[in-house]
Amino acid sequence: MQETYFSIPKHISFKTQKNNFPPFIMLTSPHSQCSISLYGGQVLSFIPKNHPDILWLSEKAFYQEGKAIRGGIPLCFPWFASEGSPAHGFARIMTWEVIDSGIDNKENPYIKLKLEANEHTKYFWDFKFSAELLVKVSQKLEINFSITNEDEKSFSFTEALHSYFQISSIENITLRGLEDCSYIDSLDNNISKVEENAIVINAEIDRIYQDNENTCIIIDKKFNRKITISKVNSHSTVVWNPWIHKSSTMKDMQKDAYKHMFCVESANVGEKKVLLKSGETHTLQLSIEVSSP
Ligand code: TA6
Repeated sequence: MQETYFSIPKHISFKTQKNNFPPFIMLTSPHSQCSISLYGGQVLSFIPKNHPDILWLSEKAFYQEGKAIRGGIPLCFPWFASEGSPAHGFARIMTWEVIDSGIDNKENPYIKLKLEANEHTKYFWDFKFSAELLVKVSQKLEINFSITNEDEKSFSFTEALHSYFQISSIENITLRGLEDCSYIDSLDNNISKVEENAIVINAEIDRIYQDNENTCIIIDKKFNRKITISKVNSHSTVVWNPWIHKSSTMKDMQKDAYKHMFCVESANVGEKKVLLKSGETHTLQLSIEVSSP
């Protein structure tokens, strides 16, 4: 039983869910709390002391096999968006297993989850792979998403840590870090554009900064905080807010949800796809930290 073997009193516990849905893992550090769904290998919340949750999770999220949980940090693999089917790949709609857990010398917990190729994944993508997710919490949330090619033949994939950030309200925020960077506008015939200024949101936005390794900062005037999103081995950034109309078409988003969420995704998409030879491993690293603006 994973629970008994990987639990650590005061730091790592398992929370059973109704209707036989896979359990959530609860991580507690001296500075923060975090919850992770074994279904999808999905971080659902990250709550530093004295802060509202850094991540947004829909009150109408589905918790059922075959559907993605709306919010937190969905894992998009082995493809991003409609580069394959199902959209954003299968990693976020499969149940992962715990393979390791522990605490560091400052009582900061970590957990490691794994998803391996099986008959179900083979149906969608005929390659042998193993995916590992390492989540560690302290004052910050650190995630390593590793893919290993366990096949004899090479393969390529695209990926994203599709982070939904919780914001006080959409009109209060500014996104810094992408000024003067070129992006593909998914809402305007995938035309390449450049935004000179820091991003403010006053309409639907869906941008793929395909070749971009910059650290991004969400500044929230009302919550009086800035969220710093830094990454390693992620050569693309995706920015998304569905705004009013798009979110009204989504059954798992409540009416005004668009005002309180903003996606800044750490990715490798399009021409930045990752090519792995047999036996090679690629690790995308993400660090999320909150501070005063
Ligand atoms: O965030 C980029 C994006 O591809 C958007 O176009 C939108 O589709 C979003 O992902 C959510 O996708 P999902 O399949 O989770 O509804």
